[in-house]
Amino acid sequence: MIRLFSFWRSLATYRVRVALNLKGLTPDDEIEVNLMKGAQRAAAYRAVNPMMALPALIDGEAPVLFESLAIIEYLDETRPDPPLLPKDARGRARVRGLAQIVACDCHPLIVPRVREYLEHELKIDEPARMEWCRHWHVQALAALELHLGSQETGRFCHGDQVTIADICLASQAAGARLFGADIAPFVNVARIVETCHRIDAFARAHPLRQPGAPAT
Ligand SMILES: N[C@@H](CCC(=O)N[C@@H](CS)C(=O)NCC(=O)O)C(=O)O
Repeated sequence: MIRLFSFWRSLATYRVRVALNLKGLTPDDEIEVNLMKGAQRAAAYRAVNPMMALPALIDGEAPVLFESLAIIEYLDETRPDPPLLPKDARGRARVRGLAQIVACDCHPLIVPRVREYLEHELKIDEPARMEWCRHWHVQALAALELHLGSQETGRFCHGDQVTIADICLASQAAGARLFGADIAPFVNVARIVETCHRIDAFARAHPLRQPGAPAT
């Protein structure tokens, strides 16, 4: 029994949804936590994930799993086929590094709690908040683009197999779209994202394909 706490717009949940799809797993239960209504801060969800952030996942009787990269690596260790990390240590370090540019260096700067702090505490208006989010996306995209120019890159971020780096890259692209950052100038990024979008496991997991998402 897999229970996923999720919301259509959550980029971190998108990452976990792709991993679940790639592993052929479907959550038995998806519990919506509406980030636009602040439901992540309700006591009931805080008891699930004290960080008050999505996603969280329960796999059978195990304790609640939290943090998208930790969840994805857990899924990869418990369901090794298909593998989402390379076999060699250097390859794994590169893939984790690329993934962390997205999940640790960029994404935390644009999440609701940060945008709400900018709005309510620092009184920063909507256009400036959007520019903040766009700026951090572009910074990360520029770094990723340089990395992806290396010869270790293949059809995907690392060789020709999907890895955690591709999952994170796809979430970076979805975030860029939400915050008006154009990925087209980043040609390696754009090519790999396009390749990922053609894979059903990615396409089905996309935020804009989830219940509650606006029709675009
Ligand atoms: N580092 C965490 C990020 C979790 C996170 O911040 N998730 C966002 C949605 S993508 C969230 O729930 N934010 C709630 C908030 O900021 O109030 C992960 O990768 O799982």
